[in-house]
Amino acid sequence: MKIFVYHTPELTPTDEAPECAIAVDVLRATSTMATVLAAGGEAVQVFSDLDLLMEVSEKWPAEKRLRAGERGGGKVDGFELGNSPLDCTAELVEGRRLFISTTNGTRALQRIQDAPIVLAAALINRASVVQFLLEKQPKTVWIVGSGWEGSFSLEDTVCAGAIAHSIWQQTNSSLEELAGNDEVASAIALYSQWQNDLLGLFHQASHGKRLLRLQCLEDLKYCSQTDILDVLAIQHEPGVL
Ligand code: 3SL
Repeated sequence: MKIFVYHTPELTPTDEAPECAIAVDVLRATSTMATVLAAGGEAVQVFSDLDLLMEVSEKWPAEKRLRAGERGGGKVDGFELGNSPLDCTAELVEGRRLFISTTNGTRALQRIQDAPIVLAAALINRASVVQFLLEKQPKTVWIVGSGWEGSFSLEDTVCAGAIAHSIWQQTNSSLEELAGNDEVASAIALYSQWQNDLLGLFHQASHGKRLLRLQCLEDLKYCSQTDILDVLAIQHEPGVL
């Protein structure tokens, strides 16, 4: 298995595709998606366009759907939910499809949606993603951070490092064998440095600071936990996990 880390969707090559592509938006889209699926949500359907989300979800039975819209960290008017994983209780989401559009995370998923295997990963479901990769053994894996509007984000890169680090530890491969690009070693180094204080790292991150200004400390705490959900967020059809 060769792992490639890309800090943003824009940095992924346009002329090649991996066997498995993984979108990461720890704060907070992929954490929310994993939470919804773990809580019994029927599926998660992602959109970059809010109007299209409305149009498609209108055709779904009202009692079987939930609409989540986030822009700039806040909830979009007219949507039931923003993008807080803490709102996604089993009581609310069980048996319902989440139609979701967020600033960066859904865009990252759409960028990779044509790969044969597409996953959404966060720290909270890292172990499930690693277990899947170890069993499936895809030849090439891209881990794609969502970043923030085209820029690097610490929280997505540390999650990429957490995944790569775990695979590296659980296989006999050398880092040279495993790493497809230099970003892999740097993501592992970031994770190794901060693995015991991921919440502390989030406080250094620009999007972490943005969410703290929006009074989302509890979200940061929740998203900074590792391996707490046994759930694989895997794409079943383009845009649907
Ligand atoms: O950018 C995104 O996709 C969101 O996850 C951002 S936020 O955490 O909901 O503000």
